[in-house]
Amino acid sequence: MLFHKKTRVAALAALAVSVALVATGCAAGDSGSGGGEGEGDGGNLSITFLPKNLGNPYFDTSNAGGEEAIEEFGGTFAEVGPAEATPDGQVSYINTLTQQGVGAIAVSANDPKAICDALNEARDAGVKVVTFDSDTNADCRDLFVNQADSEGIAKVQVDLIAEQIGGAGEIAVLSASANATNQNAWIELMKEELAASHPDIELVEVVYGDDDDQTSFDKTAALLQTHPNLKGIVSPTTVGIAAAARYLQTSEYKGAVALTGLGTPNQMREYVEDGTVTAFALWNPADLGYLAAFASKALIEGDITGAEGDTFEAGKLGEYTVGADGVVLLGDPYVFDAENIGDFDF
Ligand code: RAM
Repeated sequence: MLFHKKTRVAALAALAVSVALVATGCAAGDSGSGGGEGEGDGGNLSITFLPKNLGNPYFDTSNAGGEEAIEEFGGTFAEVGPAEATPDGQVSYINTLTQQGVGAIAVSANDPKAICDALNEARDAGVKVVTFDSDTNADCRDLFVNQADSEGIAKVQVDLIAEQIGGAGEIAVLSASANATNQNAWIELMKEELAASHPDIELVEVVYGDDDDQTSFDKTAALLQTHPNLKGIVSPTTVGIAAAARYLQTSEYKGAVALTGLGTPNQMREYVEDGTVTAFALWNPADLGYLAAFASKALIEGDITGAEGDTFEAGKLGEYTVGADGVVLLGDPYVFDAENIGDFDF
């Protein structure tokens, strides 16, 4: 295990919340109406979640966390989003939400720049903008709710693959979409960590599955054909790692080519149990959505502006402080393996 015990215990406690959450059967996907509804004393608590794409269990879980929070404080939850995780696929949704006059948009960006003009028009019209999971440039949003420190997310994946391939050999990365802010930041940091700590590991290629299951599956097959000496794949996306695992499971590479990255326990369980995958990492997506919802509320009600040092209450998660560049940090990543995966349900 790669984390200090204290960190793991804290992460476990946080994740236990999501087990309870899923057990209650919370589901995202409502397409509620926009402004007007949900106005409390402090403002228009109509908050819409806009994930990278719909149909991704990771975002289903984060949206469920957002919905739980919004129910707790008496606002109106809605979720809208594109079918495909393309750079400008979110623009038309942002424009519609601006017209509807929602209180806040909580968005995971497919591209750091492509949605900026639309978001700034929303902000000019009085809509608060919180990015979560995948940021835009800092001048297009009020706050970014970051799941975990990017260096930590990069390092945990490098540590896992290094351990799984014995510290030497060729690896490849199967990413999400080519412009994704979060994956691109993590990949750059993974390259730095490889260079600094693992000179015998060579990153031979980065490919993009676009957070689409079939594309990710096909890209996995192509990687293995192109690089006959490949010893491992790192997929820093829940869609990619699940598709790659499905490919490996029935291929000649099962057990011979390591696979790690970021996955949800429910999607990865069968691959961990049958030995296709040894260990992977993630944070708690439900808590991420929950925190993004409370951050939205604090902005709408004027408790915070997104300035460094601002503090706000986030329900069951407690108090959070805004850091430099308007970033709020959820916590630490967590490693899942055959020993613990049975404890999680999301
Ligand atoms: C996918 C998305 C998301 C990312 C996770 C790890 O679901 O790309 O943005 O944070 O993977």
